[in-house]
Amino acid sequence: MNCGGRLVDLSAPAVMGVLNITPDSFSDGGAFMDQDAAVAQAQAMADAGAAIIDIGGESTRPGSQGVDVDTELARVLPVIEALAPRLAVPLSVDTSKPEVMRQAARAGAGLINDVTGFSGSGSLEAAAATDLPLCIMHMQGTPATMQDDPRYHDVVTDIHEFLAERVAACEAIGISRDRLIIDPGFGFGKTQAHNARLLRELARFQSFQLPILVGLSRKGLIGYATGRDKDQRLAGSVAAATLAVHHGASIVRAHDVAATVDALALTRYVMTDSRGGA
Ligand code: 7PM
Repeated sequence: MNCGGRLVDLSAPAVMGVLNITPDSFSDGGAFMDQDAAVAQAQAMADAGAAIIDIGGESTRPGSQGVDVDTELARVLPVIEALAPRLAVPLSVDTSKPEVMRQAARAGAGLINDVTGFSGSGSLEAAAATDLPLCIMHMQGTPATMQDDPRYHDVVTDIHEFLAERVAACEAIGISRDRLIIDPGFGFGKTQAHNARLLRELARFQSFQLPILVGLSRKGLIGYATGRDKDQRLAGSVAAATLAVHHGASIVRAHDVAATVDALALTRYVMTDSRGGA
């Protein structure tokens, strides 16, 4: 997959490392130090084998309100500008805002990851114009209320239908299929039973013949199944990543890159008899 000139090999499972940009990271005063920390964290994830680094400036945490476009730009653009010339791996920008998509692409981002599946006003057009690959994620509702009472007729079928509609919308405005990645959106308007069923039946999304991305790292499903707090979910997250790849995921979004890379190397070898560099 061509991410703005940087190639990502999806013939083997790839890890997308999560770069944390906390809301107060870029408050005045600490801006330069925090930017250095962000660059160091991204470099460490690339060294640990991340194939993509995902940068987000808008919290999509359940219950969170959005941020305005200027705040989001002020958080992500300096980091993209600092990282894009330094890193060999592409940067992904986690955003739903057309202006952030445009400016991030201009600053050197290589992929656009929209948790609303490019369903917002102007986002599909903005994304199309970048020529970058796009990750289409499913979310039910909005982060403010999505976990209040998520309901589906049939969670797998409903999300499959949503993704089919968004893939069709992309193709209708001239985005070629080879730019598209799909993601069922674990934790975004789903109960733990919904999340578990999506993971168990993830292979149904292979019918699109598009790369499948999953984000389960440290999420509620891991906490629910293990009883662990957020900072104790490494083993559960790695197990979830393994299951996701076994059921067809090509890209796993993860905080703990080194552990996830090893787990996916093992998963790949068992599934295919092939190893990295061999
Ligand atoms: C608080 C709670 C902050 C949860 C951030 C999150 C996904 C994503 C996120 C995903 C894609 C997190 C999430 N999750 N993008 N962005 N897929 N494509 O756990 O599952 O990092 S934000």
